[in-house]
Amino acid sequence: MLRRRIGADARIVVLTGAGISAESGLPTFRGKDGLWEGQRFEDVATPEAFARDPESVHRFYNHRRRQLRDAAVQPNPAHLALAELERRWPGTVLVVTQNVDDLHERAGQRRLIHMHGQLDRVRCTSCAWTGRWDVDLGTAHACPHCARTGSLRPDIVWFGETPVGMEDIEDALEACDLFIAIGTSGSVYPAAGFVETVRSASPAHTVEINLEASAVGSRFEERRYGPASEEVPRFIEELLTVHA
Ligand code: BV8
Repeated sequence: MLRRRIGADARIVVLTGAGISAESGLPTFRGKDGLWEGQRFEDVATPEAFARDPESVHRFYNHRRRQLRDAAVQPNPAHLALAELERRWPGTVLVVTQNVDDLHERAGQRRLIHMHGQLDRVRCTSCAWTGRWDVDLGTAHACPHCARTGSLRPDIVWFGETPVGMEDIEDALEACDLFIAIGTSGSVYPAAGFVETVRSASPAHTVEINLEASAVGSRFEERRYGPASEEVPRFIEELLTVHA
């Protein structure tokens, strides 16, 4: 399939979700032991939840931010293969991640958009300052820029908020020759609709790599199911061999 469809100057867009980080030890949202298990996302991942009970939302993100600092949490072969693709591919590669972890960066990925924000960054709701934040956050912290207390929030896109970089993402989707979705359940929009954006704009080849079929799996021309740490390196090796 690949040999037929992909030219050496192909523009590649990759969408990743929690499944690509699962084998690095970070929980997904909707799987067994998932983050949403036992709680509704409306209670922890919406602006209303933060206004209603900021300390409870801080606890949810502090726990996940601490996990990022765990020495056992490292980029896995899927992250590393995507960074190698960017280094070796003659065309362009853009990774759009729904993940708020920093594993793509730590694997060496450079062209990367965190459409749902980043766990190791915070934002001031008073002066709009944003910056790195690697420790627990609470309502007693003061903004380093405007000194207001209680105004710092995770720099994360919650439900009902506008994802980051949508214009650049849509431009890239409409111009791409190959769209690959990795480790995402296809249950949250607008990310779940990206495959439709690609299909309606161009004859690009579309590939889903996941543990199992996602909610939009049938919309992909090619589907490969299995652990990302095995399927992604295999797929990228094929791509690079076709154009070695
Ligand atoms: C917006 C940050 C307007 C927080 C997240 C009704 C219908 C349609 C849409 C809506 C609707 N009502 C409301 C909406 C919009 C809403 C939405 O989609 N709601 C859903 C619930 C229906 N969306 C929004 O509000 C978005 N904003 O629409 O603004 C707009 C739109 C366009 C342009 C301008 C403005 C904002 C949504 C962002 C929410 N924030 N994350 C945080 O992280 O705490 S969402 C969160 O869940 C993730 O970030 C991710 O995006 C999303 C889905 O998670 P996945 O990454 O897919 O993970 P999941 O666990 O679900 O699946 C893991 C997959 O991996 C599984 O398939 C599994 O099989 C696989 N897997 C597991 N292990 C492995 C594996 N695969 C390979 N290898 C393995 N080892």
